[in-house]
Amino acid sequence: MYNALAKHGGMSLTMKCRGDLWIDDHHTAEDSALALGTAFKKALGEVRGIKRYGTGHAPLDEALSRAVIDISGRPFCVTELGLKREKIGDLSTEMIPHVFHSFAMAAGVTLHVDVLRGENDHHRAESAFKALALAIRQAIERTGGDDVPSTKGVL
Ligand SMILES: [Mn+2]
Repeated sequence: MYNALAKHGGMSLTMKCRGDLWIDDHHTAEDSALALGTAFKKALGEVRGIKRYGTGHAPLDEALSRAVIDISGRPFCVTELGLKREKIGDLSTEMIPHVFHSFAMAAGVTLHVDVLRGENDHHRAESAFKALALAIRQAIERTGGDDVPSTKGVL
């Protein structure tokens, strides 16, 4: 999922994680998302000369997701993923919205991720990550200018 996020988001990403999987996947998933959000915020630096807003739609077979991001400095996250299974592989599905939430909090972005349709939970989850990737790609796109993309002049 992180691979898809980096690849389609136009970011290079190397992650190393030593978790406590003998307990469960909670902290591994949560803390890696927090680390990713922190790294994203750091890599971005001062929010200047970028689009700031991004929207992504990504299909995966029958599944379709939409992600909307605002690099706002206002951490907020709303997800409607409609996942029904307990697990996808070794990952608890309840951790997927938690990952989006943790990323948004650490990155300081406002994020809405909705799976609009889809039968298969794997497809639903993967399309959600890809939608976020496309939204990020758009939001961090350079405008060619150097202004802070806010009427308040600060983000
Ligand atoms: Mn937690």
